[in-house]
Amino acid sequence: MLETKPSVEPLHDANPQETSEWLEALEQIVEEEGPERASFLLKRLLERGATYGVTAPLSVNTPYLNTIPADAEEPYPGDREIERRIKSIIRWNAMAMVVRANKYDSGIGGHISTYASLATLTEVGHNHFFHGSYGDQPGDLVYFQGHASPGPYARAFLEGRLTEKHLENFRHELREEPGLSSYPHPWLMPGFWQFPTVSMGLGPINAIYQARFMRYLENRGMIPPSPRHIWAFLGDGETDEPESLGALTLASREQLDNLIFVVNCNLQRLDGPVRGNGKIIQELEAAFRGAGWYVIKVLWGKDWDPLLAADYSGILTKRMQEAVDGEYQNYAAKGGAYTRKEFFGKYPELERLVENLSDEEIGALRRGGHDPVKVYNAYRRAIAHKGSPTVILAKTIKGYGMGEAGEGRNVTHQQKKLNEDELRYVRTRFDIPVSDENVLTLSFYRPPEDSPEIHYMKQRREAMGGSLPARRPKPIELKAPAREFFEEQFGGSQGREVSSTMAIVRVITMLLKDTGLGKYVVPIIPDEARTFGMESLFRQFGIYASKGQLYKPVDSDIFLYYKEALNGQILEEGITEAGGMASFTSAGTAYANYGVPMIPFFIYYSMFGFQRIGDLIWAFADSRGKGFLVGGTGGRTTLSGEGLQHQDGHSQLAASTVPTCHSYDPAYAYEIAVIVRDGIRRMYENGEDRFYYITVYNENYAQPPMPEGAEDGILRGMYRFQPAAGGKKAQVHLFGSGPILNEALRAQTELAEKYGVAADVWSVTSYNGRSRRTDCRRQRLHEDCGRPDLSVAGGTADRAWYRWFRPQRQPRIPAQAFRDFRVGDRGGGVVSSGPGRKVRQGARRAGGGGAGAESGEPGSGNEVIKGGKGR
Ligand SMILES: Cc1ncc(C[n+]2csc(CCOP(=O)(O)OP(=O)(O)O)c2C)c(N)n1
Ligand SMILES: [Mg+2]
Repeated sequence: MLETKPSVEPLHDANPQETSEWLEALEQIVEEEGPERASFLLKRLLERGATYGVTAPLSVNTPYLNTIPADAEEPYPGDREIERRIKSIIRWNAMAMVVRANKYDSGIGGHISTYASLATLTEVGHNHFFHGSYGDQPGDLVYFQGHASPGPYARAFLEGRLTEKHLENFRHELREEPGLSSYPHPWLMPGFWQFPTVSMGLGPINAIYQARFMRYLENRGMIPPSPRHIWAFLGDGETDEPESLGALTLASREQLDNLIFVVNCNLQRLDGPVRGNGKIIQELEAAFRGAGWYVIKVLWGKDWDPLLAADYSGILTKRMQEAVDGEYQNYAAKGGAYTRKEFFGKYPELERLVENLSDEEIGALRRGGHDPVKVYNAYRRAIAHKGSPTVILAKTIKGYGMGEAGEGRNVTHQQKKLNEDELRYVRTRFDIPVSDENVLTLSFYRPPEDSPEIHYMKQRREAMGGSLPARRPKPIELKAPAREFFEEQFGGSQGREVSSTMAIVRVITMLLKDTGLGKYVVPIIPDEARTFGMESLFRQFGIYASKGQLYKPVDSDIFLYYKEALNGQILEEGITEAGGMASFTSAGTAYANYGVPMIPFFIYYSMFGFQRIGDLIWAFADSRGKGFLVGGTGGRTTLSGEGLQHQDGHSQLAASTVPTCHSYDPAYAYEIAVIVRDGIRRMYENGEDRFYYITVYNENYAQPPMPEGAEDGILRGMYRFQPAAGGKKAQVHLFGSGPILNEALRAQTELAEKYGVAADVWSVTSYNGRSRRTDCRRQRLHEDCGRPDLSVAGGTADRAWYRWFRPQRQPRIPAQAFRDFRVGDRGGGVVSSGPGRKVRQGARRAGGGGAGAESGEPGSGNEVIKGGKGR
């Protein structure tokens, strides 16, 4: 007979005799045919009940117990003892790294308690699940909790990938000696980190789209079917970020069984409990189950198994269920005697259950996330599970093993200074062979090369195909199209009126059709293809759909119907710019993660780019991503009826803050062609890790042919598009970017005809480019000088602030930026129509004074040039 436990809350039962007959029948089925059969019958009963109007009292939650019962566990395949020793040494080194850094450099920061809670979860992964490679294929992709970085560093130290010097220089990576970045950062540690995860929420959403992109590449035949898994480790506090949970249904809809989330449920975030008055694990279970994920709860370690087995009345389950997270935090922080009194002591029957346990034993009752066997079994099931993504909700203790110094305390997140007693406690708690003396000097410990620990570790890594994390991009072999490829754009539109949005769509279409490059191009659109005039691509290239097309499209009778296909090339994301950006990130880093140089074009309403998903864009830059972001249908000069949805006068400014982003504001189709061609050349032929932002507009106008010799200037940011008529020396220079350039041309005519003023017209394709060149010369820092501004990429350093705020005191773009082009050589002042007054100030000075209009001054340039951006 199965042991039966009463329900936690006894219900009013009108016919107990009948109830027990049903329950006995169920028990018999489980015993004789197994739980799957029982589950099937319950499902059938519910279906049949529904036809009679029976509503099922369904809850999205299961009891507060492990999903995998003890008797269904598989034995652990590794050497538990030696793995424990390795893990303990990693714990020690991770902690010592942070405490040491803060001892010698107070305030340098770092986190101890997060990795302390995470260690078992990642160590079981390293020893038995994370593949560095699968034969010829690359390995699993693991998104580590960013602020747990000391853990991966400490492991890499034992594996011999990092030296003691690295560890000593934690958070001092810009010193002359080798060091380690605070958080995962592929610029600062290019051979190590793959995913910059520290901005909460971005890791999870990027992991979901990564898993989908892997399927996309497989289904398009770009990579062979892959056994690779995507693992994302995230904090329970992190799940409050909308990005963390916002794309869950995509993962289940796409049946991404290559995706595993592990939520480190230590019940705490930075300030205190995640859900003091509730239960974060139950809340997450409901959200993930509701979204169609397979949920595995790992709440209780094996020490609880005998207690649960002896709990005939169900009182322990009831107590587990009713205690809130704030109380669980107390049990972790205050030890066995407290737990006996406050948890078990609530019911006499429950207290009796633990009467044979000492306080110490009660205090040592482990949580599931600290029990390798429970974690192993959860991972095993996750890997084997088919048809949906899996989430493992692992209950842990923040600051596990830190004792008084922070175990389960509210301050633990920021604990980085341990006193001598506390250090000795940790040393003894984890049996680290470090003498009292070396404890005080915070010595790192690495067992000798021929020790069983190092031997075991290396042997495991070898069996798993290499170490993780590791970033191993292969050289890209891809050629940019020849100049002639863009002859159509260089020749102009022969009077036909075309917007720059249409012009870039044409360029993308041509690239898609190219026999060499075409297959690498990934058009990404968040439900705006028709707005941008891209609907013809649907039929030609197909919209990627993992299920193909299960219906006859409503417009199937027309030539350009809505075609979904398994090998479709277009990622039509639906209305999610964040999702589109996550796809762009997977595609733009595919060269590093899959060895295929995908060229993504993510085209979206320009207003919903930088200002909405700026942090994802920043993370893309940190990931060393390549590709083209296209801010579409900017409409400062048209469509005022649409109001603010098009009034984008600031995306270029926002783009200027991202160090590896090269932004352009082109006016004409040939400029776009030159920029895109050169972009492909620099990113994929030269191997530069940079990306492009291009603003395109919705105003239609004739596209002129390319003036002789303009190419160089287009790329560098400006060129003289049309000198004053009749070879006259210019009295004024008119700068324009985007469609406003046409107004500058009109002004040129008007100035000449009405006022007899000679003007040169310049197309400024990139105010940012001009500004950056100058900055770079001044500071010798920027990527254009061959060295990216790491202080900015890392997001710290006062200098970064200084750089962006300095324009408040000086012209945004100094005169030097324009002097380069010898603007003033022909004489005259400058009127510019670009993003902001500061720009114009700089331009004005570049003009070297002289006669003519000066913008920014009342009654001058602003009256001549209408509709300039950023007034
Ligand atoms: C977007 C964002 N906001 C704030 C932070 C600062 N921050 C770093 S860790 C942390 C708390 C994380 O709590 P949790 O996700 O539960 O992780 P734990 O350390 O408990 O494992 C916060 C708020 C951040 N890194 N990113
Ligand atoms: Mg937490």
